Amino acid sequence: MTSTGNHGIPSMSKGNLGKSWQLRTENNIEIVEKFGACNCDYHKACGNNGFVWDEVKRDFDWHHTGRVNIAHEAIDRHAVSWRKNKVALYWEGPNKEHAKYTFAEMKLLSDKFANVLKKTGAKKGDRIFVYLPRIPELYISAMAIAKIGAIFAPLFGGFRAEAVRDRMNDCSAEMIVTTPDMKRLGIDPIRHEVPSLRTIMICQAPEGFKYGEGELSYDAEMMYAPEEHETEWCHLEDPVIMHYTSGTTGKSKGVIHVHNAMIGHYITTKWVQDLRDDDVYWCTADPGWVTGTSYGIFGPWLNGASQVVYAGRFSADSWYSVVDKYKVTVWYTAPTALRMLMKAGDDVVGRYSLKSLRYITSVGEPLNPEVIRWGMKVYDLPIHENYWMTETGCNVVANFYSLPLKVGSMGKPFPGVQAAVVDDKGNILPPGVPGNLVLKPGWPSMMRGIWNNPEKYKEYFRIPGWYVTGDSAYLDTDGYFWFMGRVDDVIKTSGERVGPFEVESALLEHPAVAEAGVIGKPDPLYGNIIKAFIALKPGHEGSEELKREISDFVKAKLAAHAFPKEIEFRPSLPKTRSGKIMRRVLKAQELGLPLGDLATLDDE
Ligand code: 6R9
Repeated sequence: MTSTGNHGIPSMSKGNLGKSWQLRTENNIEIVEKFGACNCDYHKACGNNGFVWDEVKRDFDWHHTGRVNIAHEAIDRHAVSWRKNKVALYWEGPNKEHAKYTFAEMKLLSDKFANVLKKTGAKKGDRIFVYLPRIPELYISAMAIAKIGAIFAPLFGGFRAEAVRDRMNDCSAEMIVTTPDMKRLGIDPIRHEVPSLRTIMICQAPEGFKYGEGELSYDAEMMYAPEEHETEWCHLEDPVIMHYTSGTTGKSKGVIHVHNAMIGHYITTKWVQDLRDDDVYWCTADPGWVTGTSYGIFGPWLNGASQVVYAGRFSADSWYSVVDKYKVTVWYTAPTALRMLMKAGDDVVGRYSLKSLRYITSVGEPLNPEVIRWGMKVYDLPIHENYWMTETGCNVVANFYSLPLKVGSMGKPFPGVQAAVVDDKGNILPPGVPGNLVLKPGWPSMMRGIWNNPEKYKEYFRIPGWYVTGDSAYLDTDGYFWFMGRVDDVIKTSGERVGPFEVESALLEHPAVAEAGVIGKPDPLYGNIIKAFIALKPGHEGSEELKREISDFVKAKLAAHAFPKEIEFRPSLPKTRSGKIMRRVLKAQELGLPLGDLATLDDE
């Protein structure tokens, strides 16, 4: 759908905000000093100086009506306000196709799709997977699923059949929304292995497409769907979003978020992204990852902001042209993307105006100081890094617009979030001493559980009184947090979280593989790449061809993004006496680091 019309939005201006920064150096730390107004009460609120979460609740309709639903707050309330003709979504496809949707149109379409979902028998509490590229139907589905009180489970389009099967079976999902291509690659091979799957909703199917049993056409259903829909009113603690994410052991786990998370989504987007009503906001993350959901769907719309979704491939030219075409003002992206832009060079920057940009933020992995300095040179803006994770639901530590930015630091805790660095027993460590980065439970968008796995949930609270992030960090004397690394084996590659166990399990299914150990190997562009160490079964010879074959095998089974880029064959792998492969030893050997305590190492 393409819509036009007056959005009623005041004109955009950078005002006195451009160039309102300067770089100084103190004890080898570069600090970007910021001047000028911002949209954040951090000055008032920092140090918990009067900030209470309860005050944020006043900004929602449910605070006055008692009727709760995150989709109502994100879309419907704007659709009956002055924002009704404001653009909610500017969509640009891979071939420069484009469309825009106002809040009123998003309400209408998600109401209709909510009726379609109900017609199939979907109901409150159902787990509905959305396995789509970044097409408008993804965003309409998210809202419609929330509107019927069901659980929106986004699945990254790069996943393939076994990853899809394991995630759906873990929570006995009833339904999946997809496209013909993705169905063929990710669902058809395992359909018979997911007994709970009742309905496959197929978007953008070509004419003549043959629908199998339980398969429905999104377009055909939408054509006749009633326009009126009564939102299912929920409790603040009812689940509404589930992200499958990877840990260090076992398969991917379902992180449960509830409607109450909207409080965190809303206020962190407003203060960390410094969002205002005249902004055009672009979060480059895919909703298959938490950033693309909390900050690429819910957070901006809870603020009534216009957001851009670009579904095309990455290139410096295509990204910069999106910024110019939509006059993007606030841009939330990631270190790997920024490093790729830096690599693409300064000349390409010169071909675009980029004048609309007033604020850039980054998340997912450490941001190199070099990239920040480069950003100041070519974009005329510093890049503000922030920190959080799937389980926290929203930003918990950030370089706020209003604070002096310490280059290389993750920033300071969000008001109302208590962060600390502690030892394994929970003793708070003094500034400068690295330890476990922990958070005091109680911020509104913290996960409420792991689907079907209370034991896993408990592990996050292994240090009494704290939520344990699994990251190590240190604090400086000004209250800024500095990232050190993961304390477990979780791999961040291109900012995406990959569990080594899942990759190892896929590798073991290859007929030539006897043993597999997977680590993240530091990489200047991708942060880390996935490296697999493999011991072959007798009768198999290691060769370049076999490496390629094994990589392709994992790509086709598990994911197009979580396959080993590097493979090394070894006669055998280091194991504990109980037979567990010691990734820690593989990593130390790879990086030439001390091997540490090898007391449990089996003789090879
Ligand atoms: C939002 C997101 C979480 C893990 C987290 C940490 C790493 C995130 C970071 C960062 C260094 C930052 N991480 N932000 N590391 N500096 N600013 O990324 O969620 O995919 O669950 O990953 O990402 O290791 O624990 P998720």
